[in-house]
Amino acid sequence: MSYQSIVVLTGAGVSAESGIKTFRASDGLWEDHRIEEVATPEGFEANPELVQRFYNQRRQQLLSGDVQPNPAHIALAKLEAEFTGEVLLVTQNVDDLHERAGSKNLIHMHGELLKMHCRYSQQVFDIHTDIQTRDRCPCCGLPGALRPHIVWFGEMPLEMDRIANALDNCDLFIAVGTSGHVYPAAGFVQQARMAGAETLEQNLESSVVGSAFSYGLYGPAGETLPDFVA
Ligand code: BJW
Repeated sequence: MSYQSIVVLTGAGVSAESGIKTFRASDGLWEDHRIEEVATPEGFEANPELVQRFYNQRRQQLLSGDVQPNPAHIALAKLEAEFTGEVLLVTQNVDDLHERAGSKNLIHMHGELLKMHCRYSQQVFDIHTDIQTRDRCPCCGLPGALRPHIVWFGEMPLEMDRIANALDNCDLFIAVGTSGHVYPAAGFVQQARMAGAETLEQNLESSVVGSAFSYGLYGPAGETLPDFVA
């Protein structure tokens, strides 16, 4: 490859073949819960127990031996390890499958399922190592201060400055397994294009922002990504 700097954006489609449901499929995650109930700060204020229960269920699924990185995660880790330039992986996914596959230069722009943060200090805690009891926050000791380390609707995604800088300086932008419904991630393709990058969408089908990409590669990511990276 003649590129120097690649930014890869991943979405729920990358983890679909690992058994994690996508958000907007007909059998999607939101089926039993309205988005406003479980993925907004207002929903958390209204019913914190429901929201914690919802995220605990998803944590259990992620930690069950059934969910493992699939060939798409492994191909992206291989790309980072073998490419001579820089690869930044920006994921909207809150699971840890990219890390488990070996990706290192990784931003979780929508947060991480296995972390909590304090609503007052913003300090982030790893669920396994830092938190003995979920009732009280390790930093302030207040009950109810901990919340899922997840970017809900209306909240600012994480590390936006670093992402913007990488998009402004990349020569290839690849979006994999994301529907293009949620901003600001859905606008990254435009930002990369304005920086002069080539843009590739990889999905089962063209997404709602598919026409903004210079190239499309369509099929399951677990099949197309290993071929692309080989
Ligand atoms: C496969 C496959 C296989 C399946 N192989 N592919 C502009 C216009 C209108 C509204 C807004 C706007 N800008 C911002 C907003 C508001 C809002 C927003 O976008 N709303 C829209 C719904 C209209 N955005 C926000 O509130 C964000 N914050 C924000 O904008 O702050 C202000 C700001 C201003 C300026 C700069 C920066 C910031 C925050 C968004 C937070 C999103 N959070 C969620 C929930 C997390 C909670 C949780 O996980 O519990 O994150 S929403 C949900 O959608 C989740 C995902 O990360 C995100 C994206 O979904 P994704 O990954 O694309 O999944 P799907 O299911 O939609 O698509 C899967 C795709 O995979 C499909 O295309 C399939 O075809 C494909 N696929 N199998 C390959 N095997």
